[in-house]
Amino acid sequence: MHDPAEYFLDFNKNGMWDAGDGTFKGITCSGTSCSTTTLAINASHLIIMSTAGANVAMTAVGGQFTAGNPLTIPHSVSGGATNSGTITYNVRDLNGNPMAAGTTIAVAADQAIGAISASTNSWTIGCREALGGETLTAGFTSGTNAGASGNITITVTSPGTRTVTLLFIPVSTP
Ligand SMILES: [Ca+2]
Repeated sequence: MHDPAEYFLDFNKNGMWDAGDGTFKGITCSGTSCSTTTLAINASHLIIMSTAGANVAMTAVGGQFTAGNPLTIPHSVSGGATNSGTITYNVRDLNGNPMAAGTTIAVAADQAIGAISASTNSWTIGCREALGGETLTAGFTSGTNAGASGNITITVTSPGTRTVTLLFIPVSTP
């Protein structure tokens, strides 16, 4: 199909668009109803050249976290209350595109303040094309130390150059 004014590749240089002839063309042709003469074809394809460095930003907190710098969350009580919250964060490349497929994300908490739940502490980015990168959520349970302070650390590692981008989120557990 060809729309008027649409760009076309005039591979046979006759100055016009030609409809296909319905015959298979390719080097695997072995019959008489096809041709081993190759034919120029093209297709549109999106290629994202992601940067190795990342933009990592916390976008929301939930559960028993109180927003601020540091974030605060009550410490847990052994044999009593277990306090937990969530951190939502976004990872994108330096141009707002997805990070390359295979980029790994690790989320860890300093032992003094608590722990990141095992099901949310690592992630590998798959093949993506949407602008704005990837938004993920990590679960945190506070430790039993009253008045502890430390960081939740998000580590983003690119798959090619192994470039590491870190985000430190200060947390205190009054
Ligand atoms: Ca032509």
